[in-house]
Amino acid sequence: MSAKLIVTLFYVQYIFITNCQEVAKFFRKDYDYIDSTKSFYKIHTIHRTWEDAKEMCDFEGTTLFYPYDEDEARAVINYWNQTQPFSWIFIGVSTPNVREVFETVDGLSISQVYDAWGRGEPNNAGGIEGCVVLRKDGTLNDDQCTKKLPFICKKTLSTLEWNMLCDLPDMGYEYNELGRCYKFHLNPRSWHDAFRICDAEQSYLAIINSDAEANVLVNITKNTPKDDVEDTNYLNGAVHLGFKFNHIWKTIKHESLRRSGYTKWGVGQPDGKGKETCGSMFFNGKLNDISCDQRCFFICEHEPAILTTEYDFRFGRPN
Ligand SMILES: [Ca+2]
Ligand SMILES: [Ca+2]
Ligand SMILES: [Ca+2]
Repeated sequence: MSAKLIVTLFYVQYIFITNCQEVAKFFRKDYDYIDSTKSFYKIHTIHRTWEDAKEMCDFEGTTLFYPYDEDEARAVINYWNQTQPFSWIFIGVSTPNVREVFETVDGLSISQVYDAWGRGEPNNAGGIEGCVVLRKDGTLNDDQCTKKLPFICKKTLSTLEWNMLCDLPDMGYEYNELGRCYKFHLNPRSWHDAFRICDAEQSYLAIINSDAEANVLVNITKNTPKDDVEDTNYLNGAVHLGFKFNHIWKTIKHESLRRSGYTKWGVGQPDGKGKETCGSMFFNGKLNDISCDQRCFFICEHEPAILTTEYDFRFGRPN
């Protein structure tokens, strides 16, 4: 990319962030903006344990919501009543360090934020209540972290960063000459978790469609510093990719590997004899069948929608 183009793109990005982004107040299609709190929210209707809820928000680039003050509690409960009138939700408050000492997911003491406990709460009933729920009447209760409940994820407008080239609110994605964006994940995961994380990031587990794309992925893999990874429970030397065995090898877009445009297997691969039904790539770009439970690095792929009508829809009319 030429220096002039890069300068132009940065300029466009600057104009865009300072004008359109602020005006359009857009984060993701699945999040709604509340003006009084200057934040975006999404009600997750699939019930999860407290830890899984926190992780889900994290995957979406957000935090598990807790009310900062009474005004936010009121605004969000109003929104929640209008959309999904659940009786209660998990919020981003728990006891991560010491029993019965409540902290927010970003490390504040509950006394610094909204702390309108219900009558007789917190009571740590049965000695097993370490996570906090917000009830529809606005009161808090400590409850069991292992229950599965709905929850809300939150993103503040002030922390929103827009990756202009990749058309995503995630600066971890890098645009390249193929007109696509990739993010190399250094947290080793099983194939299914990797799939889920890419999906939560509005992307998909990368699919190689040409020799040129294989080269791009090899270079990204080579240039990502992998030595500082503290987690040692993973297979070094391969990254999970978006293909899988189901009668035949198919991409996660349901195309046969042959039609996808790239079928260069590593020497002797596939060799799993039915036990390695998920897809990966060795660091040298050659394909490898792998156990779906095997933890590995992985790469997510995203096609920017900059030239599509979806883009106009998002930024053409301010909310
Ligand atoms: Ca309780
Ligand atoms: Ca691709
Ligand atoms: Ca293999």
